[in-house]
Amino acid sequence: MTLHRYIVALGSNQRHPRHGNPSAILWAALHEVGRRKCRIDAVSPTIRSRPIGPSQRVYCNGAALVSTDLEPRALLDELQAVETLFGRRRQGQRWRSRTLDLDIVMWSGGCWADENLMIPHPEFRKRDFVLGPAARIASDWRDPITGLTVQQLHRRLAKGLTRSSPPPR
Ligand code: PH2
Ligand code: MG
Ligand code: MG
Repeated sequence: MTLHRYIVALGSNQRHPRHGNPSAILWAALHEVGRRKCRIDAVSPTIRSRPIGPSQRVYCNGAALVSTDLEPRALLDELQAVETLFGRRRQGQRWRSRTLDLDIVMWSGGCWADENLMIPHPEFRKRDFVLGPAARIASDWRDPITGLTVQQLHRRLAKGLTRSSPPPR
């Protein structure tokens, strides 16, 4: 059995009746992921971020480093089961408000693509709310597509962002 390592991005912009605010949801969700054949090796500080897309609510975002025997497809199944456990609904509008979003960003195996899943996450290089937290726990991970580290990608994006997108109030 091979131990794989993953960067998982965490997001929430909706309260949960039992777990409370988005930040508490992310921590509770990580605890749940840690009970499903996954070891949580590191967790970034969480940040508040301006929503991208149709939802108006501010997000809480973070990132975690996960080690597991699970291959990407099997890990995705577990992450989606945790999203469902936290009340995530999949029908309806794309990018609607969500209690929990768990995205695989990168893994130790390089690239992966099937009909449901692409690794590296196709959008992560453009998302400060992914690269910022990821740079805190996996700054030296290298993107197999661009050859740049997470820290380099984050710096590159931050330079382009300074004028256009101030942090949320
Ligand atoms: N997730 C989205 C869409 N927009 N915006 C922020 N700030 N944070 C997110 O996690 C996020 C988003 C779809 O997954
Ligand atoms: Mg997402
Ligand atoms: Mg997702």
